[in-house]
Amino acid sequence: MISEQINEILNEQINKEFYSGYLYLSMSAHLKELGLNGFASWMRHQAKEEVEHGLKIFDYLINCDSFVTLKQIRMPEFEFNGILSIFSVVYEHEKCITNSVMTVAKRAEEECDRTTLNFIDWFIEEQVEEEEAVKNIIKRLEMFGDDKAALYLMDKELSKRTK
Ligand code: OFO
Repeated sequence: MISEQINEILNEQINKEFYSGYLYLSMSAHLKELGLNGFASWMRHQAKEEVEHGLKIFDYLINCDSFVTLKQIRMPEFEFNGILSIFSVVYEHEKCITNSVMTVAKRAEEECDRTTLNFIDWFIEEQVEEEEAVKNIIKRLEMFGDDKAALYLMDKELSKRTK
């Protein structure tokens, strides 16, 4: 049985995941406008993944006989200051999501809610992978970002992401 408080933070988490999808989709549109189709496609896959994360929590609540409360998704806000700044925003955002997932785990631990703890473990591992992937892109952008040929190759490489 999921407590009211766990229900509340999991519903908040659904909203954060959907917001992440919204944010990354708006970034994808901007990258596409810049002609960086590979980066745009990578970001679109990322957006889709975030919506899937939201749905994973949505299904968990329903399967546990708890309630889903979908809240308003706010408008994505970020400054378009070049490609490196876009990925820096993604990295900072992912760190916030990691904190948020950790808060769910902490709360579940306090309540001895083993089921939610098990469930949220998947997200904790996923966050390590996501932060790592974005950090790698940032490192390469910092190294080669001004080199148009390198950027072209990176764009080509990122276009290969399929999920
Ligand atoms: Fe990128 O974060 Fe979902 O969980």
